[in-house]
Amino acid sequence: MTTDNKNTDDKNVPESAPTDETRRKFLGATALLAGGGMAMGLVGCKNSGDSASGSASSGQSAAHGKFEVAPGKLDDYYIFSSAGHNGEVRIYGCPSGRTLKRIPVFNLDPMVGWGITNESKKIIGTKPDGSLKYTTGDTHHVHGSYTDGTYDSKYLWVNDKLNNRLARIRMDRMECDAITEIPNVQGFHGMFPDKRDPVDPAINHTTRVFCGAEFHTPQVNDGRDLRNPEKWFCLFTCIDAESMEVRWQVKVDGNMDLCATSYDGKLAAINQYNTENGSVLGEMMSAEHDAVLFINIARVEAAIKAGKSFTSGSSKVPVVDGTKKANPDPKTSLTCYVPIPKNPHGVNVSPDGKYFVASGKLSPTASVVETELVHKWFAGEIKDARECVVAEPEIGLGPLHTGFDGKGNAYTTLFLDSQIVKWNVAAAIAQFKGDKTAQPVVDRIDVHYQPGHGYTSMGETKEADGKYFNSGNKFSKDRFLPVGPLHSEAEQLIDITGNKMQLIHDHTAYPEPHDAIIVRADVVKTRQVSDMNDFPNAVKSSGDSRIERNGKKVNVYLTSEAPAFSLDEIAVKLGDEVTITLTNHDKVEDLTHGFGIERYNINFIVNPQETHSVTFKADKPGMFWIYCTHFCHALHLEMRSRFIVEA
Ligand code: CUK
Ligand code: CUA
Ligand code: CA
Repeated sequence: MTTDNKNTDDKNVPESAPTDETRRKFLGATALLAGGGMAMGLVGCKNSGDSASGSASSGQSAAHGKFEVAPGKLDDYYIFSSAGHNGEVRIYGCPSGRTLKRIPVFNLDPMVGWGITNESKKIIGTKPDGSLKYTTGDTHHVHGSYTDGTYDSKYLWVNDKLNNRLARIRMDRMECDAITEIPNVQGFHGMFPDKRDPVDPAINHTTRVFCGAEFHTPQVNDGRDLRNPEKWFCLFTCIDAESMEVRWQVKVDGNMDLCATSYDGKLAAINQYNTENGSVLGEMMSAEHDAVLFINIARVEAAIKAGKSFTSGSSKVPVVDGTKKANPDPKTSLTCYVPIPKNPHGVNVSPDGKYFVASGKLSPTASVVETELVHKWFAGEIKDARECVVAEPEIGLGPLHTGFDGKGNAYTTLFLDSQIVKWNVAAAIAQFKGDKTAQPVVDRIDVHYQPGHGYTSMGETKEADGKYFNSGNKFSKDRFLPVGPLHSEAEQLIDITGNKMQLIHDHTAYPEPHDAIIVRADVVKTRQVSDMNDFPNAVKSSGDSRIERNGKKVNVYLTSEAPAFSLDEIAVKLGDEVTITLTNHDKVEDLTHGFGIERYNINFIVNPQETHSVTFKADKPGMFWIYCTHFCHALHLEMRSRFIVEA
C-alpha cells in the first residue's frame, strides 16, 4: 500500500480501504472461475512479487481527493473511448471519469436520431429499398488525426470489427461524418492514422488511415474455397483520411491484429498472432514466434504507381503482394516480418519514435523493436529481422498493451496477473545487451481485474506528459453494486507522475470498451452552435414552412423555435411517402429540440441552427401528436404539432 501521495487535507477520503485485502483474496479464489474455459484464464492471477519492485502496490489510494474535479470545474483531459460491441464511441472527462458524450457510429441511437434521419442513414449506408445496410458494429480502437506528431483536433477514426468498416468523427461537432466499408477482409481490428507523409516531409499531418485484418478469408469470398484455408489470406488496407476512399491493399502472410505508425510516416506496424495461418486454436499457438509486420509505405505506393498490383473480385482497389515469397530481397521488399514470441498482442510506439513495443501475450515478455534497425533491414544492412529486437524484458503474465510517459518508462497491462507493470525501456535494452545489474521493472500496481488496454495521457503523441494511465479492465466483479448477470466494466485511473503508481479511482463503463486515447483538453476545439448554411436542406425562415405534394410524395418543411414548431398541423393521405425537414432556428447554445411522432417510430433531435430530415410511409390513418422530446423550455410540454393521416 503506497500512501506517500496522500492528501491529508481531505477528510472525506479514506486513507486506506479496509476491504482491499479481502478483494485481492476474492480475486485469487475466483480468477480460475473468471477465466472460464479460456486457456489463458486458467493460469489465474499470480500474486506477483518482483525483486526489483517488491510486492505490488495495491488497491485504493489516498491520492483520490487530490484529483477530484469539484462541481463547476472542468476536467483537464478528454478520454475518447471505443465501446466494443455496442458500436459507439464515448467521451469521458479525465480525471473525473464522468461520461460526457456517447457518439453513435455503427449502432442506432434514438436520442440523436442516428439511423433514423436521412442524413445519418446516408452515412451508415442503405440498401436499394432504403433500409440500413448494417445496424450493428463492434468498435475497438479510436485514434485522432495528427499534425507534427500530435493531435490536431480534426478527426477521430474508429474501426468496426464486425462489418469491417472505418468510421470518421469530425471533432468540431463530435459526430460521425463518414463510414467506409473495406473490401475482401474480415475481422478488421487494428487501425492507426499515419503521422506524416513517407516521402514529402512538407506534409506533416495525417493523410492515410491504416487498417489490419485478423481473419483469413477466401479471396474472393463468393462461395469458392469455403473449406480450403490454405487459399485464404488477409489484406492490409490504406484509406484516404480526407476522401475516406480505400486507396490500396497489401496481401500479407499471417494475420493482423493491432496497428501503430512511426513518427517519420514511413512505417506501419502490426502484431501478428497467427503467422501459422491456422484456423483453429491449436494451430494458431503452434509456433514459438509470431511477428510484428512492418509495411514500407513508400515502397507500397511506388509499386502501385508502377502498376505492380492486381484486384480481387468486384473490388477496384489495387492490391500488391507483401508476402515473404513475393519479397525475397529486403532492399526492395514491401514488408518486414520481425519474429516476436508468442502470439503477441498490441503494438505501441514510444513518444520519441525510437521503439515499437509488442507484448508476448503467451510469453511473459515485451519485445522492443528499434525503428532505426527496421529501416536498416529495409536497406539490406541487417540480414536477420530478429536483430531489430533490442530488448525483451520479462514483465509478467499475459502482457497486452503498453502506454508511455515520455520519460523513458513503459506501462504494460498484465491480463493474467491483473496488474500494470511499469518498466524502463533503457534498462530493458541494457539488460538485453548483457548488463546483469539492469532492472527494467520499476513498479507494479494491482488493478481490478484483468486489464486489456491501458493508455497514458497524450501517450500516443510526441507530447506524452506522464500524468495519467487509464486501465481498461475486463472484469469488475465486486467493484460496484451488483446489477444482474451483466456487470459494469471497470476503468481505473492511475497517477503516474511519481516513481510509484497510485490508483486514483474506479469509474464504470458500459460494456465493453477496448482502447481509448487521453487528449489534453486545450487541444480539443469544438463548435457549440452550428452554422445553418452547413445544412444544404435548411428551412431558412419560419415563413418558408410548407407542405409540397408531388404525386404520392409529400415534402414537409418546418422550423422549431422554443416553444413551438412552425406548423400546428401536418396533413397527408394514407399511403403517402412523407419527408419531413426540420430546421432549429434557436441560436442559444444547448437549446436542442426533439421531434417525435406518436406511433410512427420517428424520433430525432435538432441542435441549434441544425437541419435534419426523415422519410417514412404514412401507413396508419388517424391523428398522431408530434411532440418535442428534448426538454427545451418552460413550455416544453406544450411544444407540439399534429400529424394527420387522412384515409
Ligand atoms: S484488442 Cu481489446 S484488449 Cu480489440 Cu484492442 Cu487488446
Ligand atoms: Cu422543444 Cu422541448
Ligand atoms: Ca501464433
